[in-house]
Amino acid sequence: MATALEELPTLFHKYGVAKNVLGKLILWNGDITRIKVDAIVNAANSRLAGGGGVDGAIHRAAGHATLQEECRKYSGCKVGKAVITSGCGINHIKNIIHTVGPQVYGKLSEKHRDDLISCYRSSLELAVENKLSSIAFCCISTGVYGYPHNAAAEAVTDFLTNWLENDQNKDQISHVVLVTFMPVDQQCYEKYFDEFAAKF
Ligand code: AR6
Repeated sequence: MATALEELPTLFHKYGVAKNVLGKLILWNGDITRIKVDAIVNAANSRLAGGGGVDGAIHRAAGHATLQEECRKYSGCKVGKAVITSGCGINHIKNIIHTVGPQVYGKLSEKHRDDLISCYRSSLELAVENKLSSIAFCCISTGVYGYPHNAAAEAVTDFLTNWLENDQNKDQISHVVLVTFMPVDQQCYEKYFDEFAAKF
């Protein structure tokens, strides 16, 4: 089975460093289409139409027409929800999970936070339902959707460490990789990983 750790050493060597919290939550900086895990999570739009940023990178790696065809079976996706397609041949991953993050224009609210966490929860639930054990997330909503980097890193690290410790399905997930792309996200996550790592 393709797990994150089988492939990550090579990727660390080529692209950067990683930190590991709880033995399961890994921070990695790089291109999500270059990682070999069971599932990668795309920051999509509600039409599942493809776009820029990580969505564009995933559509390019998958072959836009192929992935579009698979996405057409859903009538879009609501904010905070997630849908699943095949991996479309990307690095032999099994599936792509597409989730839609909140758009933060103006003041950050509790609703934005709830919707962001819902993206991560819905994606993990889909991974469990589909018997996927390793999953890589991009930093959902922190690009064009404008979610503040630091607030996202804090909320997401808090949620994922709690989920991996307490959720009834936690044993089905072997590794969660948080993929940062911009240095600002890497720095924010490193700070919270250091805080959380000190607790375990
Ligand atoms: N690998 C990993 N992360 C990446 C990559 C990559 N190849 N490319 C960008 N990121 P964004 P959003 C990071 O804007 O804010 C699309 O057009 C990026 O640095 O891709 O949720 C969709 O169609 C940032 O941290 O997604 C939607 O319309 C993170 O991915 C809209 O953008 C998310 O940035 C969604 O906006």
